[in-house]
Amino acid sequence: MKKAFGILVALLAVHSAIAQTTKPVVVSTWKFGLQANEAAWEVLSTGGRALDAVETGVRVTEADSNNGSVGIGGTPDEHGNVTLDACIMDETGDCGSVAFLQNILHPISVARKVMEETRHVMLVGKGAEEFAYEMGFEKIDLLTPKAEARWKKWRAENEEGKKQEINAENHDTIGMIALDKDGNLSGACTTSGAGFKLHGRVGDSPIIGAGMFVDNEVGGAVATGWGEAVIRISGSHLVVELMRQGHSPEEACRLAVERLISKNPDWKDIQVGFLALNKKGEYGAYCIQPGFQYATYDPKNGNQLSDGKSKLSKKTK
Ligand code: SD4
Repeated sequence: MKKAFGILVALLAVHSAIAQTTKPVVVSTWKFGLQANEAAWEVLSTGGRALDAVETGVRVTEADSNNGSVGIGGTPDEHGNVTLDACIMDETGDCGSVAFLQNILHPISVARKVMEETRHVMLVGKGAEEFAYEMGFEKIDLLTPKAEARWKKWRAENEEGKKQEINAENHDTIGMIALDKDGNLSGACTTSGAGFKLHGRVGDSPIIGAGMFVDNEVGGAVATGWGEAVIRISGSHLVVELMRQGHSPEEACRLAVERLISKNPDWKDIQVGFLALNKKGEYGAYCIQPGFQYATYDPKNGNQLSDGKSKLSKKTK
């Protein structure tokens, strides 16, 4: 009798855990995440895999030449080259990444090819570009006239090599995490990186654990903002580990921002935001400066934009 009661309690606990899970869900950074979410939702709502959803979603942003921080039209480096960083991770912990990649429209899809077609996780620079051509990707010019004009203006006003700061105009990486109908999580992150960076600079976005991380038992997280500060604390991995300890997604993001602040004396001069989604379909975000927005799509609320809570109440940059 006692045993039967125990089994009943266990079954009820499992049932309520399943009932509490919201699926599918997709979350992504910044306002343009709304469009990316729409594309991801088409995959998720028809029973597709989270991995396909995140790749499909961020490709929308990569192809948008009006977006000055991702893919074509991205802000170039100090020499006028558009160099791209991206990474992707699936529910098994498999992952792929490209960094300092030029002339390719969809770095996220090259990152997926690295994951699926090679024994490696990360390819950079010329090697990554040659690999992309071998995989059938086309060579294109990523520098749009608008981005070139921005670079010429910057060059006229600044010395090359000057430290670039991530400010309100310079921080629009797309990071996306999705939970599919089977309860599996995947993530993607893609960017042209910090505007007017040193040639060869790689940020946090293609670094698994810094710009993005997924653990299918717990949740996933992405980062946006000044990548150097994110790398120093392995930001996205830290957010996931904090969720593993029982923190809500928003609280995990807040604690990661606090850690980052403790390691970066210049924290008031930079923006960094984290966005997280857990296994139950709950999400949250936190950032240093106000102004970080994120887009979420779930069955109950549809596609919506929210303001991330911030450490500072007024922008200092
Ligand atoms: C980087 N984290 O290259 C990227 C830039 C970014 O939103 O997130 N912009 O440092």
